[in-house]
Amino acid sequence: MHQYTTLIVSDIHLGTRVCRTDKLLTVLRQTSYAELIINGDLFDSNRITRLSAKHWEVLKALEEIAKTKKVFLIGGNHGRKLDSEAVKIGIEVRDSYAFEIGQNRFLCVHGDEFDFFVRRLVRLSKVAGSVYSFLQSFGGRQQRMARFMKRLSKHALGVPKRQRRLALRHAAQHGASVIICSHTHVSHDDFTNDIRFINSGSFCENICHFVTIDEQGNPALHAV
Ligand SMILES: [Mn+2]
Repeated sequence: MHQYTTLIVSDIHLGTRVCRTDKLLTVLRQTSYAELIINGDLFDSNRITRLSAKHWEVLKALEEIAKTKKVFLIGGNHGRKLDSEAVKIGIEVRDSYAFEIGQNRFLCVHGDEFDFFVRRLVRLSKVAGSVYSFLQSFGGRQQRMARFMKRLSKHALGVPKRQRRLALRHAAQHGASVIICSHTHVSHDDFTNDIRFINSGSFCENICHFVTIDEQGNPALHAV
């Protein structure tokens, strides 16, 4: 008997130095769950050569998990070409995932569809993305700077707020009582008109986040 029915992690960004493989491996190995959902952006880019030994260790761990549990990867907006690598190790890739546990109807989407900056200004976003990658390629202070810039750009553009608003509307349209997004790297958990909006954060920050759902259908956001 598992403690949780479902474990949800997101925005792992394998292939970048800010990816917290240490924290992720601990959560994947020490949490008791029956099903795993990776809510988008498992890979940072389409270049497999960017994966370090630590990143391959995560893929190995996921391959082991997929042998005994159902593992889903929801399509994100980064490194989608490498999602085929996930398929090879037994992970099922989907655009979104709807399921019911207890009284709750859950809907998992990455949430970039609610981000006009990504959708409509792809080119500009790519420039910001390459500045981010450039800063990340250094250690220490620059890496902190890279993380700060990502947060600043997402906050300044009101992305988390807009995502929450559009996600709640999307949930209402699809009859979901809980909608779980990621993408912004900004964790969140609250209710509006009986619909719960959760953002599962990322595994790229100093404080990482993940979501669990127990067999009664109660979701919980955790920081690690
Ligand atoms: Mn994303």
